[in-house]
Amino acid sequence: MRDHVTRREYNDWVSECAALAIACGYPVQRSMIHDSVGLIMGQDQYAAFVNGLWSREPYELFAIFEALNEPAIEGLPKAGLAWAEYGGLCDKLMIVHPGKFCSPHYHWRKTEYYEVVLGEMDVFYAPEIINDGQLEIAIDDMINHKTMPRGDRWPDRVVLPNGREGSYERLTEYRCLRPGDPKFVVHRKHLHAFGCPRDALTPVVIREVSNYSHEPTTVGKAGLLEAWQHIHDNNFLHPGLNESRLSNTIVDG
Ligand code: RUU
Ligand code: CO
Repeated sequence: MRDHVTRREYNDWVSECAALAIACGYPVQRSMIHDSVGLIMGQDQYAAFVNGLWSREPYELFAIFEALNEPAIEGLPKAGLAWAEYGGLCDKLMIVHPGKFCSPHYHWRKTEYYEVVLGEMDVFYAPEIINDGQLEIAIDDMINHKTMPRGDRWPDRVVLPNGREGSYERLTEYRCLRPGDPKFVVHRKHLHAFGCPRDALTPVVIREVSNYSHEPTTVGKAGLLEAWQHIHDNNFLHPGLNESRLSNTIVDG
Protein backbone atom coordinates (compact mmCIF):
# COMPACT_ATOMS: atom_id res chain seq x y z
CA MET A 1 0.00 0.00 0.00
CA ARG A 2 1.23 3.52 -0.82
CA ASP A 3 2.04 5.35 2.43
CA HIS A 4 3.83 8.43 1.11
CA VAL A 5 4.01 10.98 -1.68
CA THR A 6 7.33 11.59 -3.43
CA ARG A 7 8.89 15.04 -3.39
CA ARG A 8 8.42 15.25 -7.13
CA GLU A 9 4.74 14.26 -7.04
CA TYR A 10 4.07 16.71 -4.24
CA ASN A 11 5.92 19.61 -5.84
CA ASP A 12 4.27 18.97 -9.23
CA TRP A 13 0.84 19.02 -7.56
CA VAL A 14 1.47 22.18 -5.54
CA SER A 15 3.16 23.95 -8.49
CA GLU A 16 0.22 23.20 -10.77
CA CYS A 17 -2.18 24.52 -8.15
CA ALA A 18 -0.05 27.63 -7.54
CA ALA A 19 0.01 28.35 -11.29
CA LEU A 20 -3.79 28.00 -11.41
CA ALA A 21 -4.21 30.25 -8.39
CA ILE A 22 -1.98 32.92 -9.95
CA ALA A 23 -3.78 32.61 -13.30
CA CYS A 24 -7.02 33.23 -11.39
CA GLY A 25 -5.58 36.46 -9.99
CA TYR A 26 -5.12 35.24 -6.41
CA PRO A 27 -2.29 37.05 -4.57
CA VAL A 28 0.04 34.05 -4.12
CA GLN A 29 3.28 35.03 -2.35
CA ARG A 30 6.28 32.69 -2.17
CA SER A 31 5.72 32.35 1.58
CA MET A 32 2.29 30.81 0.83
CA ILE A 33 3.89 27.85 -0.98
CA HIS A 34 5.09 25.19 1.49
CA ASP A 35 4.66 21.56 2.54
CA SER A 36 1.23 22.06 4.12
CA VAL A 37 -0.42 23.43 0.96
CA GLY A 38 -1.41 19.99 -0.31
CA LEU A 39 -3.57 18.24 2.28
CA ILE A 40 -3.67 14.44 2.09
CA MET A 41 -6.51 13.43 4.34
CA GLY A 42 -5.35 10.21 6.00
CA GLN A 43 -2.84 7.40 5.41
CA ASP A 44 -5.06 5.52 2.96
CA GLN A 45 -5.33 8.55 0.67
CA TYR A 46 -1.69 8.43 -0.52
CA ALA A 47 -2.96 5.81 -2.98
CA ALA A 48 -4.22 8.80 -5.00
CA PHE A 49 -0.64 9.27 -6.27
CA VAL A 50 -0.35 5.79 -7.79
CA ASN A 51 -2.35 6.80 -10.85
CA GLY A 52 -1.87 10.54 -10.36
CA LEU A 53 -4.01 13.54 -9.54
CA TRP A 54 -5.75 13.40 -12.91
CA SER A 55 -6.96 9.79 -12.64
CA ARG A 56 -10.39 11.05 -11.55
CA GLU A 57 -10.43 8.35 -8.86
CA PRO A 58 -12.21 9.33 -5.64
CA TYR A 59 -9.81 10.36 -2.87
CA GLU A 60 -9.75 13.02 -0.18
CA LEU A 61 -6.97 15.51 -0.91
CA PHE A 62 -6.84 19.13 -2.01
CA ALA A 63 -4.70 22.27 -1.85
CA ILE A 64 -5.03 25.46 0.20
CA PHE A 65 -3.25 28.78 -0.35
CA GLU A 66 -3.86 30.98 2.65
CA ALA A 67 -3.48 34.68 1.87
CA LEU A 68 -4.70 35.97 5.21
CA ASN A 69 -5.39 34.60 8.68
CA GLU A 70 -5.85 37.53 11.01
CA PRO A 71 -6.94 37.19 14.64
CA ALA A 72 -8.25 40.78 14.51
CA ILE A 73 -8.05 41.30 18.26
CA GLU A 74 -6.61 44.82 17.93
CA GLY A 75 -8.99 47.34 19.45
CA LEU A 76 -11.26 44.75 21.03
CA PRO A 77 -12.51 45.54 24.52
CA LYS A 78 -10.79 43.24 27.04
CA ALA A 79 -14.15 41.84 28.03
CA GLY A 80 -14.51 40.45 24.51
CA LEU A 81 -11.38 38.35 24.55
CA ALA A 82 -13.16 35.15 25.46
CA TRP A 83 -15.16 35.32 22.23
CA ALA A 84 -12.42 36.60 19.96
CA GLU A 85 -11.52 33.06 18.94
CA TYR A 86 -14.89 32.95 17.18
CA GLY A 87 -14.00 36.03 15.16
CA GLY A 88 -11.06 37.16 13.04
CA LEU A 89 -10.54 37.17 9.29
CA CYS A 90 -9.31 34.48 6.94
CA ASP A 91 -9.00 34.39 3.15
CA LYS A 92 -7.80 31.33 1.26
CA LEU A 93 -7.96 29.71 -2.13
CA MET A 94 -8.75 25.99 -2.28
CA ILE A 95 -8.12 23.82 -5.34
CA VAL A 96 -9.67 20.36 -5.76
CA HIS A 97 -8.86 18.09 -8.70
CA PRO A 98 -11.62 16.21 -10.58
CA GLY A 99 -13.05 13.37 -8.50
CA LYS A 100 -11.32 14.52 -5.29
CA PHE A 101 -12.88 15.77 -2.03
CA CYS A 102 -12.43 17.65 1.22
CA SER A 103 -13.51 15.22 3.95
CA PRO A 104 -16.70 15.86 6.02
CA HIS A 105 -16.06 18.06 9.02
CA TYR A 106 -17.44 20.87 11.12
CA HIS A 107 -15.94 23.83 12.95
CA TRP A 108 -16.95 24.69 16.47
CA ARG A 109 -16.04 28.35 15.92
CA LYS A 110 -15.65 29.12 12.25
CA THR A 111 -18.32 30.24 9.78
CA GLU A 112 -17.11 30.14 6.19
CA TYR A 113 -18.36 31.13 2.76
CA TYR A 114 -17.39 30.09 -0.74
CA GLU A 115 -17.06 31.84 -4.04
CA VAL A 116 -16.19 29.61 -6.99
CA VAL A 117 -13.54 31.26 -9.15
CA LEU A 118 -13.15 28.50 -11.77
CA GLY A 119 -14.97 25.25 -12.49
CA GLU A 120 -17.79 23.67 -10.50
CA MET A 121 -17.97 22.87 -6.81
CA ASP A 122 -20.05 20.04 -5.34
CA VAL A 123 -21.00 21.04 -1.79
CA PHE A 124 -22.48 18.53 0.67
CA TYR A 125 -23.85 19.66 4.02
CA ALA A 126 -26.21 19.06 6.90
CA PRO A 127 -28.91 21.77 7.03
CA GLU A 128 -29.34 21.51 10.82
CA ILE A 129 -26.79 21.42 13.57
CA ILE A 130 -26.66 17.76 14.41
CA ASN A 131 -26.91 17.34 18.12
CA ASP A 132 -25.49 14.02 19.13
CA GLY A 133 -22.93 12.55 21.50
CA GLN A 134 -20.18 12.20 18.91
CA LEU A 135 -20.21 15.87 17.99
CA GLU A 136 -20.70 17.04 21.57
CA ILE A 137 -22.82 19.95 20.43
CA ALA A 138 -25.33 21.45 22.85
CA ILE A 139 -27.84 23.54 20.98
CA ASP A 140 -29.53 25.01 24.05
CA ASP A 141 -26.71 27.43 24.80
CA MET A 142 -26.66 29.10 21.40
CA ILE A 143 -27.87 32.61 20.61
CA ASN A 144 -29.43 31.39 17.41
CA HIS A 145 -29.23 28.28 15.31
CA LYS A 146 -31.33 28.85 12.25
CA THR A 147 -31.00 26.10 9.67
CA MET A 148 -29.11 26.47 6.41
CA PRO A 149 -31.16 26.55 3.19
CA ARG A 150 -32.28 23.19 1.85
CA GLY A 151 -30.23 21.87 -1.01
CA ASP A 152 -30.88 19.58 -3.94
CA ARG A 153 -30.76 15.81 -4.17
CA TRP A 154 -27.24 14.40 -4.55
CA PRO A 155 -26.57 13.74 -8.25
CA ASP A 156 -26.08 10.08 -9.17
CA ARG A 157 -22.68 10.83 -10.69
CA VAL A 158 -21.00 11.38 -7.31
CA VAL A 159 -18.59 8.55 -6.41
CA LEU A 160 -17.33 8.75 -2.82
CA PRO A 161 -13.88 7.64 -1.69
CA ASN A 162 -13.60 3.98 -0.72
CA GLY A 163 -14.22 3.36 2.98
CA ARG A 164 -15.25 6.96 3.63
CA GLU A 165 -18.90 6.68 2.56
CA GLY A 166 -20.20 6.53 6.16
CA SER A 167 -18.82 9.95 7.03
CA TYR A 168 -20.96 11.58 4.32
CA GLU A 169 -24.24 9.99 5.46
CA ARG A 170 -25.55 12.93 7.48
CA LEU A 171 -24.63 15.47 4.81
CA THR A 172 -28.00 15.06 3.16
CA GLU A 173 -28.04 18.35 1.21
CA TYR A 174 -26.21 19.09 -2.04
CA ARG A 175 -25.50 22.26 -4.03
CA CYS A 176 -23.51 22.74 -7.19
CA LEU A 177 -21.77 26.15 -7.10
CA ARG A 178 -20.40 27.98 -10.13
CA PRO A 179 -18.62 31.30 -10.79
CA GLY A 180 -21.07 34.20 -10.43
CA ASP A 181 -23.35 32.38 -7.96
CA PRO A 182 -24.25 34.10 -4.69
CA LYS A 183 -21.72 33.51 -1.90
CA PHE A 184 -22.56 30.25 -0.12
CA VAL A 185 -22.38 30.42 3.67
CA VAL A 186 -21.68 27.40 5.87
CA HIS A 187 -22.44 28.31 9.46
CA ARG A 188 -20.29 27.10 12.31
CA LYS A 189 -21.15 23.65 13.75
CA HIS A 190 -22.75 22.47 10.47
CA LEU A 191 -21.31 19.38 8.80
CA HIS A 192 -19.85 20.07 5.37
CA ALA A 193 -17.66 18.57 2.65
CA PHE A 194 -17.02 19.36 -0.99
CA GLY A 195 -15.56 18.01 -4.17
CA CYS A 196 -14.89 18.58 -7.83
CA PRO A 197 -17.06 16.70 -10.35
CA ARG A 198 -15.25 13.65 -11.74
CA ASP A 199 -15.72 14.60 -15.37
CA ALA A 200 -14.65 18.26 -14.95
CA LEU A 201 -12.19 19.83 -17.42
CA THR A 202 -10.44 21.87 -14.72
CA PRO A 203 -9.88 21.49 -11.00
CA VAL A 204 -12.35 23.62 -9.06
CA VAL A 205 -10.84 26.81 -7.67
CA ILE A 206 -12.70 28.15 -4.63
CA ARG A 207 -12.14 31.28 -2.65
CA GLU A 208 -13.07 30.74 0.99
CA VAL A 209 -13.55 33.65 3.36
CA SER A 210 -14.16 32.94 7.02
CA ASN A 211 -13.42 33.79 10.61
CA TYR A 212 -9.91 33.00 11.83
CA SER A 213 -8.87 29.42 10.93
CA HIS A 214 -7.54 27.66 14.01
CA GLU A 215 -5.69 24.84 12.33
CA PRO A 216 -2.46 22.91 12.56
CA THR A 217 -1.30 24.01 9.12
CA THR A 218 -1.45 27.67 10.08
CA VAL A 219 1.97 29.22 9.60
CA GLY A 220 3.01 31.79 12.16
CA LYS A 221 0.62 30.67 14.86
CA ALA A 222 3.46 30.45 17.38
CA GLY A 223 3.52 34.19 17.96
CA LEU A 224 -0.15 34.37 18.65
CA LEU A 225 -2.08 34.54 21.87
CA GLU A 226 -0.89 31.72 24.16
CA ALA A 227 -4.39 30.51 24.71
CA TRP A 228 -5.04 29.86 21.03
CA GLN A 229 -2.10 27.63 20.35
CA HIS A 230 -3.79 24.38 21.34
CA ILE A 231 -6.96 25.05 19.36
CA HIS A 232 -7.62 22.88 16.32
CA ASP A 233 -11.03 23.86 15.08
CA ASN A 234 -11.36 21.37 12.22
CA ASN A 235 -13.33 18.36 13.42
CA PHE A 236 -13.31 15.62 10.82
CA LEU A 237 -15.84 12.80 11.07
CA HIS A 238 -13.61 10.07 9.69
CA PRO A 239 -11.73 8.48 12.63
CA GLY A 240 -8.11 9.56 13.07
CA LEU A 241 -8.23 12.37 10.54
CA ASN A 242 -7.81 15.22 13.00
CA GLU A 243 -4.36 13.86 13.87
CA SER A 244 -3.21 12.47 10.51
CA ARG A 245 -3.84 15.78 8.83
CA LEU A 246 -1.11 17.37 10.93
CA SER A 247 1.66 16.61 8.45
CA ASN A 248 2.34 14.92 5.12
CA THR A 249 4.76 12.07 4.51
CA ILE A 250 6.90 13.37 1.65
CA VAL A 251 9.89 11.19 0.67
CA ASP A 252 12.84 11.87 -1.66
CA GLY A 253 12.28 10.82 -5.23
C1 RUU B 1 -13.10 24.12 4.21
O1 RUU B 1 -14.37 23.67 4.60
C2 RUU B 1 -12.15 24.03 5.36
O2 RUU B 1 -12.74 24.54 6.53
C3 RUU B 1 -10.83 24.69 5.07
O3 RUU B 1 -10.78 26.03 5.43
C4 RUU B 1 -9.83 23.86 5.86
O4 RUU B 1 -9.65 24.43 7.09
C5 RUU B 1 -10.49 22.52 6.03
O5 RUU B 1 -11.82 22.67 5.60
CO1 CO C 1 -14.74 23.88 6.72
